[in-house]
Amino acid sequence: MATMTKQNSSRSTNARRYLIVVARFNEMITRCLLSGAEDVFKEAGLGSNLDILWVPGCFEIPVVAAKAARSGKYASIVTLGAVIKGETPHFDFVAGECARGVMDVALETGVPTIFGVLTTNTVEQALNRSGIKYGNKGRDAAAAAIEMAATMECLKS
Ligand code: INI
Repeated sequence: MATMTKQNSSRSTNARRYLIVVARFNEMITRCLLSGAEDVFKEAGLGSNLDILWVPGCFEIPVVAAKAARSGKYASIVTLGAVIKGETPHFDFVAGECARGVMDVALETGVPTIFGVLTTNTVEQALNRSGIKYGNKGRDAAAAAIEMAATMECLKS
């Protein structure tokens, strides 16, 4: 879990809602990421403050995250997906545009928008990072979202 400073962990993070935007492409993996992320929100007592939206693939994540961020409803947004390298350059377009789009949402709206998208060469590498061997990127992304919501709250006054 990401480290919270004393300063920002003392602020309330319960006031607003959190959103997870999760891609259905490579669903076997993204369901594991989602489950890890949900566990972290529940452990933080934020399970009832959580909304989840599914999109077809990672390419569709930024447009949904952008609309949600502009709604003013969310303290932070977690994006989850798995882009796995194939034989064509499609991977580079999907992964690159998703990453750029997610960063644009965060910078343009000021709503922390966390990049919990795996970009791997193989399915095995993706599985290992979604709870099998090397932790769960969904958990890490949810922890980052909670920490960033508190950090942004500190910057408000
Ligand atoms: N979407 C993913 O989330 N991961 C992938 O690995 C992937 N590949 O490899 O093609 C992928 N493609 C679909 C893309 O995100 C869009 O849904 C599609 O192009 C329609 O816009």
